[in-house]
Amino acid sequence: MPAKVDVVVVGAGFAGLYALHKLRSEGLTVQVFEAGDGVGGVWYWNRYPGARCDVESVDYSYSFDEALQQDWDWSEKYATQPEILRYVNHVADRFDLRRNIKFGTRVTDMALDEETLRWEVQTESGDVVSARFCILAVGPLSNANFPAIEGLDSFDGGVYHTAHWPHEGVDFTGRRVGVIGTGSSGIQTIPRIAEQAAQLHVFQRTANYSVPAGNVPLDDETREAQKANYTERRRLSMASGGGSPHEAHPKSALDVSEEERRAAYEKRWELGGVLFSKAFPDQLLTVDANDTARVFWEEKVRAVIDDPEVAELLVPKDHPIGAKRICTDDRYFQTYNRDNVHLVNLRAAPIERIEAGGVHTADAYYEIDDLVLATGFDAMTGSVEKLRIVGRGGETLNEAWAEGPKTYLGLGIAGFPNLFNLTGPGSPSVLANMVLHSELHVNWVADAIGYLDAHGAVALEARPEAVADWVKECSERAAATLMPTANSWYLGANIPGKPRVFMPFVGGFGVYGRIIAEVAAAGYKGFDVIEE
Ligand code: NA7
Repeated sequence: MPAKVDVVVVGAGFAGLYALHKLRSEGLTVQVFEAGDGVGGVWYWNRYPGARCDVESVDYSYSFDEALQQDWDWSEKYATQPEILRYVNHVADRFDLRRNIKFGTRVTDMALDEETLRWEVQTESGDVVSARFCILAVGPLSNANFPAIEGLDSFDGGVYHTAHWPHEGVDFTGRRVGVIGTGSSGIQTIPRIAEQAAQLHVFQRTANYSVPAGNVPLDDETREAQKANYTERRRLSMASGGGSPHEAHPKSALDVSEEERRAAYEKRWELGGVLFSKAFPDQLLTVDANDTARVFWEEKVRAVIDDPEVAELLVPKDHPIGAKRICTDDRYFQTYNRDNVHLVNLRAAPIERIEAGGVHTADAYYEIDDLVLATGFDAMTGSVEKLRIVGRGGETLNEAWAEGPKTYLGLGIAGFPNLFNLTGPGSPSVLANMVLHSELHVNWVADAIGYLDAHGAVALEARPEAVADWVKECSERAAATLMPTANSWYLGANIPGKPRVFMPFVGGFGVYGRIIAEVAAAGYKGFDVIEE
């Protein structure tokens, strides 16, 4: 490995792989470090049964290469984790990416040399590399959250976090399984585990909204039509709110007749997927508009659950529909009609401790052979915070972000020149299609590097006042929606002690793309362009 490169990239998921490809194509030397033993990031680790993307395959795939786009055939509307991993591996091979990736290697330290403005990057394996630019492509959902439950370590059976699933799979046949967590991962895996396990106890603290994914196999005709229309599809996606070619109903949910509203929700329900939360443009702006979606949802869901008492527990009461990312499922609520599936309401009786053979709640003991932790992530900032990143004046990034992440456009951080954080706080991030978002960010960074080189400059650094303005704008935009009213991981609410700050930019993917393009066109307004 070279001791000196132009760019170090941390992470070989969708963002890191494209960063490598793009920057290498521009003639830069690039070294990628990846903690896993293969490419794929979140799709490398999250191998639990039922894992699938909730963005359509045709959209959740790279757009940068027309031949790739035309050659690859997705088999289903929503791809499974194994299919996405095959795709990412295909991309790595097709563009000969592996030769610049060091796998099984975790970056620990990044330190700025204030004289040269170069970064010294160190890994757990003892590598030391000097880089002019550092790109953090560590992913917003990559630091798994292990719950601090007393006695978890003393549990005798298997303990499987959905985000660290054994590569060889797990056979639950004949086992008494407990699943803790009913977020997106829990909701995807519970129906699959229920099909195998002898008994399944689902330990639910907070109920979640989920809509049927509406997954279908893709036939040749559909694929051909999609591919023929790819250019337009991508154009619409780049201008859209969330990075897929979706358009909401043109009117407010409250400005249409009951029949028209119902028909619009019915149509979205039949199409399936997360876009149910965007049927009307104001669904996440006012409680009244949101209630129309919520009532429709409740009616649909209660109708498929046999036991009204169970249904009551499965209907969320604490947040507007869509203020947490709507989950998508394949017969999740129907799973509770099975004789071998039991819902445990932790709101009534919380988990007190785990013992070798099971789980104690405040009012019962459940004998369990295997535990599945579908307990989510320290999202958005968790994986960045694991790195010791030292910028100007010896300040660490964790110190700079002690009150919550502070960025300019999500990309730049004051005091940390030439360090770019991809698809993290201050950008649309998890609210958008992460593949196109990664491309947008990487292209912006590549252009910025090209600009510096063309102007004989060495570094780009966000100005503190630009950061302050952007943080304020992000927070005001969020406050104008219902999004911060839910105790979501968007706000860090799932991690005890984490500052309560709404982290993603809610203004829309297309709007954001225009803003960062305008900043670049204006000579990187808000950044200091530092000359030698
Ligand atoms: P989430 O959405 O954060 O869900 C985690 C779940 O785990 C949620 O139901 C939590 O309940 C539950 N949880 C966490 N800690 C505990 C403890 N200590 N006791 C009981 N229950 C607990 O993570 P996911 O992996 O499902 O999804 C994350 C994103 O990945 C998803 O939005 C997609 O975009 C992909 P709580 O709500 O905190 O009461």
